[in-house]
Amino acid sequence: MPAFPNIGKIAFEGPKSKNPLAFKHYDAGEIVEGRTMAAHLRFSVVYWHTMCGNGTDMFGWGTAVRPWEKGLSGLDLAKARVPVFFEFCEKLGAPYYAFHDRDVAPHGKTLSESNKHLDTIVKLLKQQQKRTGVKLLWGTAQLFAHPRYCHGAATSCNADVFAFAAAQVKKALEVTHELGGEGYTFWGGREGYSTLWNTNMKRELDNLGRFLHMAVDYAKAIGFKGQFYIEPKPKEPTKHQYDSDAAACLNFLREYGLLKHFKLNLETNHATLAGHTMQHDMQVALGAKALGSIDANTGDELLGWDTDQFPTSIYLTTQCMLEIMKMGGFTTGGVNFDAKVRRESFEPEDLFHAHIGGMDAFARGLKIAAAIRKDGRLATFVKNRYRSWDTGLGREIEKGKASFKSLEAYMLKKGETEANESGRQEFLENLINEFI
Ligand code: XUL
Ligand code: CO
Repeated sequence: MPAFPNIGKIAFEGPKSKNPLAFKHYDAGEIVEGRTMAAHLRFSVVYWHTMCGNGTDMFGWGTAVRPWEKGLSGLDLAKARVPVFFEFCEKLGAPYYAFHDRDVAPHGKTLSESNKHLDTIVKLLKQQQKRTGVKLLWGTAQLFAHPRYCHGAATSCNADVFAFAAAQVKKALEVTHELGGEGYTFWGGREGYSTLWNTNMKRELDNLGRFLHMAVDYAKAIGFKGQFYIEPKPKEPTKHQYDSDAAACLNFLREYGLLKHFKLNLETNHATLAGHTMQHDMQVALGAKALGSIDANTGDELLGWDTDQFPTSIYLTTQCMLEIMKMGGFTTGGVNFDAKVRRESFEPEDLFHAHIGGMDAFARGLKIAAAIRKDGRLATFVKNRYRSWDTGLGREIEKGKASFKSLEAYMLKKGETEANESGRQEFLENLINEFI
């Protein structure tokens, strides 16, 4: 019996369609800059919010109506969710998904019982992947919900907790590999602190470095060639998360000799919580050739926490797609909807509205970004703004042929700089609005 009996395969009907259960802009096969929209966007649905999110918040119980759960719990519930999830991805036409070990399968009483539960579910995931062709974008281990992780996992003050986390990541890597996962993500969870009065920051960071090296070594040992990602986030649940933003992550990876093994999985709402824009963090990652994948959601301007809302702003999706196209498109990464429906949107159908809206918003962003690139005025403006570096003095400096002494001699002779030109911010904002 289908879980969504009244909803069929979501079709592309074009911008004039008034059908809420159709794509207006996402046409998987449409070619943009030489590749299909599907290949540009590589959409992915997350298991945790889509299957396990029930609308609970600090002030109230879950609200979500999920008929397929009908009084089930534990492993039975986990089993029942698998076909529902794949029916959803299939109807949506999402080519990828992502999961944590503990959202597909329940915690057991011991590590080995948890591993057994996971094995049971992985078998079902594998069958469904085969049946539907939906692939695994990345897997991860949930190292933050269980009380044992209250002081962190790899950065815990308790060495046993480090060991448990290592065993959990080992298993998660094995199942990600078995399911053909194209990547594996580390999001810090509780790797951070609530107070520095009880924290040895240096020791915790050294241990995190050790932990990630063990993961890299183990991946090699089992032949897992997927891309490792770190997902920056500045706060929540801790006051300070060590992977606070793209720059902090890159510095950490460099310091611990991990940069060649990792890229970043950037999430919009995390970048904004860090006081940046998503575009800022994407450019930081791009500069280090470490932009890997994105978790595509958004926050709420008036709320200071991680609301994980579905992306609807065309400005945001345009900026994301401009940066992704600048790097020549995704290789292993994708647009992963780490987003949840609002507590008030409690019907199964709302899952479709949310994802259709996010996919259409990104499809528009893609088309707009391609149009901006084809037009060329933006790129020409930026190139021209730096033209003093292309010849003469600028070129000498960039070639490493200048020193403070030679620059002083140059300026003493010249007396004053060439006049500056306007940055034309408003002109450029208007230019972008021509396309949006
Ligand atoms: C938490 C978050 C995670 C990661 C995976 O804010 O974004 O769900 O994406 O652990
Ligand atoms: Co995320």
